[in-house]
Amino acid sequence: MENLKPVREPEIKYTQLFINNEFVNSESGKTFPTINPATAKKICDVQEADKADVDKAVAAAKKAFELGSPYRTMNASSRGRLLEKLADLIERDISYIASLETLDNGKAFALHGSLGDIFFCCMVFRYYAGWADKIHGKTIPVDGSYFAFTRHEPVGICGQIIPWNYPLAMATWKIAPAVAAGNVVVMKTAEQTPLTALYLASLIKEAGFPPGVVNILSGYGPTAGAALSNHPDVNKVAFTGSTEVGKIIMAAASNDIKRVTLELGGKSACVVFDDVDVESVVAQAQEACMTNMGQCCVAGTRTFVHEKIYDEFVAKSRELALKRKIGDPFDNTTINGPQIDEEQMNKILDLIESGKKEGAKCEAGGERHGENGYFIKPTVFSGVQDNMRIAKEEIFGPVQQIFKFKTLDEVLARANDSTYGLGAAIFTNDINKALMFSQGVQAGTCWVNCYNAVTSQGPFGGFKMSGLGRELGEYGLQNYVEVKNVVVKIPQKNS
Ligand code: TXE
Repeated sequence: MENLKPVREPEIKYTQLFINNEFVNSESGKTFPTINPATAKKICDVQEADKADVDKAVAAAKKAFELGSPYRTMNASSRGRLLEKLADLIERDISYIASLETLDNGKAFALHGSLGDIFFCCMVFRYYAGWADKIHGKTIPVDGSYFAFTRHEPVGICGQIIPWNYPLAMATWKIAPAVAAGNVVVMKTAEQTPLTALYLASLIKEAGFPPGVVNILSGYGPTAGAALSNHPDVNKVAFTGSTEVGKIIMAAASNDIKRVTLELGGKSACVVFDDVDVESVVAQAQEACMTNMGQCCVAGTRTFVHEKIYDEFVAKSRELALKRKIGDPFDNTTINGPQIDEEQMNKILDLIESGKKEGAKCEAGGERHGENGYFIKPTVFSGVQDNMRIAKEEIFGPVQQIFKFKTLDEVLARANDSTYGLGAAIFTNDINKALMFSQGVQAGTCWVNCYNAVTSQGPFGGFKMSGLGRELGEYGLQNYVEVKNVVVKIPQKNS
């Protein structure tokens, strides 16, 4: 993997909408530009989907899902093999795909960036490939003269709306379980990062998926996204993005009781006790916060450090942030690339200013890096108080807040004092503290002595306003099946 080389100017092969296994222009003929965030220059124009294209894609998906269709009658194991084949094709083209991701998103090409993401996509497709013929119901000893069994059936047409921070990985987390369970998909990618999902579309066709099973649309949220989440034929919406839009999606779904899963924002706590190897935990805590330039829903942005090691921890965090290499994402030594766009960069700079104004101490960074592209210097705040904006709001940038605490009870209460509940972590060698914390913390994932250990097998999702439902693992399949209870009258029980 380390030997894989980036393609600096990857050829842009697909810019059209992918409907019914064909690349087509939008009905309106409209296009929109996608921008390289490292240079702020246009990469290319892509076709822009709106309601008419959503209707077309949903109709294609509906046809693919008809009773008796090639897809509905396909052996479940064959569906699994399609997913496996897709993983093989992604792996075949990994350098190209990772380069395209770096170009469109700005994340580093190296293993901690695009390459790692795309490799993870292969793992997730393979994981769910294995599930395809293992999703089944039960026979149930019901009262009376009946024979009863359950079928775990696909929900149907799944509208999937994804963000820009992990473009291909988000597409994978949603397509893989949906197809494993026999659903059909209409996906809208984020307007900032349409390119890798379109290439994935070409591989979906090459792998031999029947037409209409997966459809991929580039377009904006209030137009294409809203049309998809309001479409009466869509049975389920899976969304990853802001809590604000999550609420809109949930409200739209209530009109016809669509199934909804939401993976939203976070303000995760990373708690560090005084019995750890400070050097190593400083690095892990900073990575927890700044990985992917902080554009990670589960980023550990609230670093709570025990008072006994606070000053040493802050000094080392400062040193580390100043050393974090920022720049050209195609350079193998780069750690931090640019933020995704000007809007996000300005949002982050505004929050940084609020932190300074509200009295937190800016130890490192705190400003834009250079004038080309949307880079922000890795930023560390110490002396952060719980009521400051930087302590409460999701920043989605490379900005670490370091808080001081004394006791487990206190830090647990402060960690839970958030409207969000996505991730949490505790670093300690005291098993009792670790278990007490993991029991009490309100978060969908609690890491102990590690961070960001996200795997294809384990569930991922949020408590409270961080979301609804889980993705990945066996739990991730639950959102893609309907349980049908079949009850058969029998003359009489004889056993
Ligand atoms: O998100 P949006 P944005 C958070 C993060 C970030 C903030 C805003 O704090 O700073 O959200 O980012 C589509 N109907 N996260 O503006 O708007 C949109 O086109 C249907 C956390 O990029 O939520 C895109 O495909 N869809 C997050 C997707 O929603 C709509 C990742 C996400 O965009 C829509 C990204 C509408 N009305 C941002 N409006 C995470 N959980 O990882 C927009 N969209």
